[in-house]
Amino acid sequence: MPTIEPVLGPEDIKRVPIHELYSLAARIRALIIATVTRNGGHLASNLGVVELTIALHRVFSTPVDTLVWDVGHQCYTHKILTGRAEAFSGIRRQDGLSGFPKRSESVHDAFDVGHASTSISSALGMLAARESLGNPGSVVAVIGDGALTGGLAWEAMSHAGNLGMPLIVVLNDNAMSISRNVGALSSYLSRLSATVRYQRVRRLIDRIILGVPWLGPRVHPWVLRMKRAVKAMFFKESLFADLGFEYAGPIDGHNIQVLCDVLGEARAIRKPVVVHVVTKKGKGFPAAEKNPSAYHGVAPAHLSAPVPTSSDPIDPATDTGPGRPTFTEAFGAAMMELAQEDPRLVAVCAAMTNGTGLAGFQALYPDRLFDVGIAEEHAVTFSAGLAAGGLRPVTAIYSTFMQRALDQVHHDVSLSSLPVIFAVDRAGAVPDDGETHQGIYDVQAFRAVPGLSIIAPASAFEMAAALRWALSVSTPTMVRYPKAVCPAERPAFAQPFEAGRGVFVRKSEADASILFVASGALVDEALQAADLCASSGLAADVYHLRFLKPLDMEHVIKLAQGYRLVIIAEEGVTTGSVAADLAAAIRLAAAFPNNGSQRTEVCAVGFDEKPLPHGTRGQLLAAAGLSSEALARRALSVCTRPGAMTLVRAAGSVEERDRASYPAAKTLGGA
Ligand SMILES: Cc1ncc(C[n+]2csc(CCOP(=O)(O)OP(=O)(O)O)c2C)c(N)n1
Repeated sequence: MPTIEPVLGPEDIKRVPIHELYSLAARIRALIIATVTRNGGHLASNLGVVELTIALHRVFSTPVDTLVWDVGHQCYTHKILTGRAEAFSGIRRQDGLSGFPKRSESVHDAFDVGHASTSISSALGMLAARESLGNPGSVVAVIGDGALTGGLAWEAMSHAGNLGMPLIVVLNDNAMSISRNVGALSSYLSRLSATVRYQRVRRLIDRIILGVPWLGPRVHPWVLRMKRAVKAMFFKESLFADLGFEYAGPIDGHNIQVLCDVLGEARAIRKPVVVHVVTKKGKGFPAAEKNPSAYHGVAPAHLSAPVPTSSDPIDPATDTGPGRPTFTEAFGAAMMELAQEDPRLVAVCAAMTNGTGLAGFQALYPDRLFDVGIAEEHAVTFSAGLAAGGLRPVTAIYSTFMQRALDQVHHDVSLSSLPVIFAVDRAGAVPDDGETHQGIYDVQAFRAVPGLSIIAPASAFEMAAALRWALSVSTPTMVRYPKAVCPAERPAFAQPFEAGRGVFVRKSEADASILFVASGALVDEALQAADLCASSGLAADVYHLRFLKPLDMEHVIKLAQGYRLVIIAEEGVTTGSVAADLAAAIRLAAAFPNNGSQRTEVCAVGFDEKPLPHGTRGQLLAAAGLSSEALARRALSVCTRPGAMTLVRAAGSVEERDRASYPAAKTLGGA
């Protein structure tokens, strides 16, 4: 493994001669590439900010000064330079370093993050607290041009300009979000960054003038003013200035000397300032420089393989899984089919065209896909507008990022009963990215939204059927599905959708004593659990809810009667879950059994509220008691205690199951 000695902590970097910082940058790059190759992670974004991070730690002194990273996926060099070089080998592994900044991990990590566009708000809050308490130090927010497309960033810019406190906003402009950045702001920034060459010439002129003894320093301020006037005629850089910020840049983000000079100046002026830094995403790794999108997030041990990402365009024909698409791919394929049938159908996404499986749709129907940038709230309200205008928008957003748009779903879509369809990807246990990216909170957040239907399809066929059902109604619908390969099709999935009703996917001829109730991909876990129970001589049935809302409770309560044990599994937190409500209702009904029928024991299984750490999907499901083995074990512990352990061994390890359920070629593409 490459080492970065003698730099062990942030203070060491101030002692290294400036010309040696370039060899340090090279060693850090080698370390990042070697580690991400093994562990997976965000590669291209991190390679782009090595020099910038070195310069930041050379000029500022954390934790007295505060560095706030936006999204936080680009914090690897920061971790390496702040005493975590050795621990870096365990990044994104169970019990290892987080792939994002984490306050509990280091005093140098100022703010927990993983979602975009928060840095300027949180940094401004920290600065206001610092000023109020009389604490020393500067506060720096580092935000990418992608994250700057988020409205939250602009709410904070407006507030910061108004407060006039000396907030330093470093804009890391690589012209890329995960894919190429979109929007008028992005075009504005590229017009500004076109002046990088001009800046180089300017610095050369400065050096020449300042080099003239006595006269140089006296003439220089006049030349500066003249240059500004000339520049203002050609380049409109008034956006930041009009908001009350000083603007420095654009500057070459790989020139450590220039970065240090400008950051030093920014610290000195004691006003809000934007330092516009132009970097190359993927810098130093040719394949990533050429195709930064493909190397935004990579899977373990796949850098030498063809460049697959979960963001790659869908091609079911080349599916390398067990012959079945992922839910994301099934969604993309269904969208292309439905678009042919219904000319009103359009797709909306928030900077995640590839990740949400819409690249194929975009290629076929470029005019029917709206990528709004990292702006989930806008994506939802914009979709409400599209629906109000007569189109049928399908808005694809990861579960974790939908959290931002709760009010928009409620106020802008639901209250007007607009037929927006939400495709909520990564709903449930999300492998690799850790707690900021888990999709386990959407059900309880959105089930309270009036008139919103929620469906959890269990297969690729059901995905298309769910979308078709949603298009057939005139009210909003949410279709939620995990980052997983679609389980095998079952005859029951072909039954037509009926609002509020599910289907028996497995029903024994003889009376079974156990009923598993599940939805989405967990139906398959329940089916395997039922197999395990059967091999132990206990018959178990499986009921797939399909609809988490509306839900015909009475119907399920009736079904549950007659079973000795009902286990309800849901891929979300148990607090406020459908499973918990259903269990309570069944329990209540079972407390007063009709006709002297046997009592039914019932339990709801789901995730705990506490944040879910890094882990594979299999590990996370198993830890929550949602894997087939855990479900079977639970059933058997109630019904036949002695059989439990043998069954678990028969089912194979969690790791084996993981490999089968989401092949490595599909695990790429962190968000
Ligand atoms: C609210 C939210 N939406 C979407 C994402 C997924 N995401 C992670 S990084 C990223 C692109 C960020 O681009 P930029 O800020 O320019 O950083 P870069 O990777 O280019 O350095 C996106 C869309 C997210 N983290 N948070």
